[in-house]
Amino acid sequence: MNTKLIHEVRAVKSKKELENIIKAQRIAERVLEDVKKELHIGVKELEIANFIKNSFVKYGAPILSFPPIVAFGKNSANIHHEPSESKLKKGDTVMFDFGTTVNHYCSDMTRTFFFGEPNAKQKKIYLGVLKATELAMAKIAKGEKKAGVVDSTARNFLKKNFGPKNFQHGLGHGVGTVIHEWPNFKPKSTDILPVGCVMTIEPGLYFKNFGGVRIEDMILITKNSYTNLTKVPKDLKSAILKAE
Ligand SMILES: [Mn+2]
Repeated sequence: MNTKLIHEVRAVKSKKELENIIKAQRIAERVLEDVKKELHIGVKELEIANFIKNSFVKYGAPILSFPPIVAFGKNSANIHHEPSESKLKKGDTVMFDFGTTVNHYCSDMTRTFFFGEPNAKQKKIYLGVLKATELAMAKIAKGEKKAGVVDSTARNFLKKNFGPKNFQHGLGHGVGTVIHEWPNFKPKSTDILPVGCVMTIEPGLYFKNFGGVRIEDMILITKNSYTNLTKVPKDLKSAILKAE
């Protein structure tokens, strides 16, 4: 008898469930557009985090997937940074990780920006993380369903080019009524991605006392490939904001 465990059943999203996730993501994308305009020299992470929360209320989706992460400068090296009194400076990395819920279904997105022209190291890190995203997605586009293989595709690239210690979390996770659900992209994961599950792809690189970059999209796993549910550009040019 082939019995499915509850987490396996829950991972596969119905049309209605998927619609809720996509709606939540579209609202988060509006908030991201708005919050970029709020960045100015001297603004505090906490002020920006409050702006994000208020924007979700304004757009009718007040129940967030998790408390928003807003990290400026070297704070972006901390994977779970809590918004603080830190003030934005020219040249800072700016990391946002947030999402909201629609009818209990979560969205999740991370974007990293540079407030003014990034230096060579910031650029190199950004392009490395972007490449890791592309490699993982290309693997899935070839029909790969083994979560561990997808994780190592991105992880091996980052290890080889940036050292073994700078990417210390899973490549991604399932998303549904809870923000982290089965299956998981992790180095030793034996999970097989079911068609119809929603996953994040979120490689990152973190350098203590310098800063980090994480880029996170949500994708729908399809029979032979995937559909990207995140409609925000992530090329380097889009990541560079005017600092004023
Ligand atoms: Mn995530």
